[in-house]
Amino acid sequence: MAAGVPLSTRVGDIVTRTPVLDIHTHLYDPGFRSLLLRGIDDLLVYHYLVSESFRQMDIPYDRFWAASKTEQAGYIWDALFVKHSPVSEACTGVLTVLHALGMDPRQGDLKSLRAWFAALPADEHVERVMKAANVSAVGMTNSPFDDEERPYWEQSIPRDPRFFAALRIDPLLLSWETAVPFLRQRGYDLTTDRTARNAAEVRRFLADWTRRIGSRYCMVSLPPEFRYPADTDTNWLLDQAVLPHCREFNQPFALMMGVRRAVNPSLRMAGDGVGRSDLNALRDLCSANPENRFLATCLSRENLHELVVLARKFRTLHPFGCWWFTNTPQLVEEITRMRLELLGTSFTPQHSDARVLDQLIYKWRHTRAVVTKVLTDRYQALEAAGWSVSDSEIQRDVTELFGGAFDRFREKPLQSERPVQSLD
Ligand code: HDL
Ligand code: ZN
Repeated sequence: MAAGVPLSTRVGDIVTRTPVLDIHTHLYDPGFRSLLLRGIDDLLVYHYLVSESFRQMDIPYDRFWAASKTEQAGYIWDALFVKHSPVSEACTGVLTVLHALGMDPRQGDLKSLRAWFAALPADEHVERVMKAANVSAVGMTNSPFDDEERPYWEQSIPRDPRFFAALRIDPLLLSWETAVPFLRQRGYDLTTDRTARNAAEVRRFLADWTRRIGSRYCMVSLPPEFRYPADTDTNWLLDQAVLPHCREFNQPFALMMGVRRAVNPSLRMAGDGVGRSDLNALRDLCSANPENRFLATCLSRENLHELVVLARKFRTLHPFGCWWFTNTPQLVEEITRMRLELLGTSFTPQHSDARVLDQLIYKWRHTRAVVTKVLTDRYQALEAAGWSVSDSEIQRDVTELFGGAFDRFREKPLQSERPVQSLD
């Protein structure tokens, strides 16, 4: 970069042109056909917008849910974009997407936007969005318990290697009583008793699915009430099956902590809320399982400083993302600044959590703007201390933050973390 170019420009150029590995989304490889959501109606009926639109509409829940997706999108567009300025992050995101794809919703109506997307074949749509978002690969969320998804894995569909699998096991860990009959129906001979034999059958299930889908890590979302240690089925499964499985397959285990499901069931997927977790559980998970590696994110803003401090204590803990209700420009800045200032670059600042293909564009454009701002501030602090950073050092740091640190954490097992024997 030519001398005299402002630091913010140097950082912004590198952040913009560095592809990012999106480690957690709800997107699907185009081979999963209708499971890959895309286009204006899916953008508008995103559950973030559903909850926001009900605040501006008097329509009864049932009438909304009885409407078609097109009608629901119309309700949401009218409530959040016509009758009010779309200033929320999720609303602005829709406009960032349309603008990036060359559409001006002020000039047309939803019908013309629909026609534009309808004319775009899925494969071409994927190429266009991943290029516009500069996303190199996408982590999916793959649940053997999902009746819509499972049949695709049971046949061998052509796979796009840019969409990698992650094994999601919430029903196993959080609904053991119903998971057991599900597993028995699929040839796993077990009962709900906490026996070594049953644990072995759970591990066989985990191994079978890890191999079938080629998952890079296992993950679970946990309620605020999660405690560890505790005398629960969840913890017995963690200790006897899931964590040994992750060690055997040399994979990290991802915990997404603090989601309170179905706070308002009438909102369906939009009805989940947040609660503060007790991160002593994460502390004790790391302490008791020194040979496991943990990815972690928290839904409560109040937990995120504690998570960073814990990560300073355990190199086997890798904080990631500004999850869901914390994925707003203000909180992404606060959280990323906190993490850089306490961890350097040994974390993963963001995952998109995208459910609709096109969302990759806004979730990453909005995140890149914040990462540029925060990194520039840190490099300016270095310059004030007499340390100038080169473009190649900025590139190295951004590559780390955009998936490099995650891949290093995921792939290389740490040496045994058993306490070093005292020498005296
Ligand atoms: O549990 C999760 O992985 C969450 O991300 C939920 O899917 C949530 O509905 C969501 O989409 N958050 O962004
Ligand atoms: Zn998610």
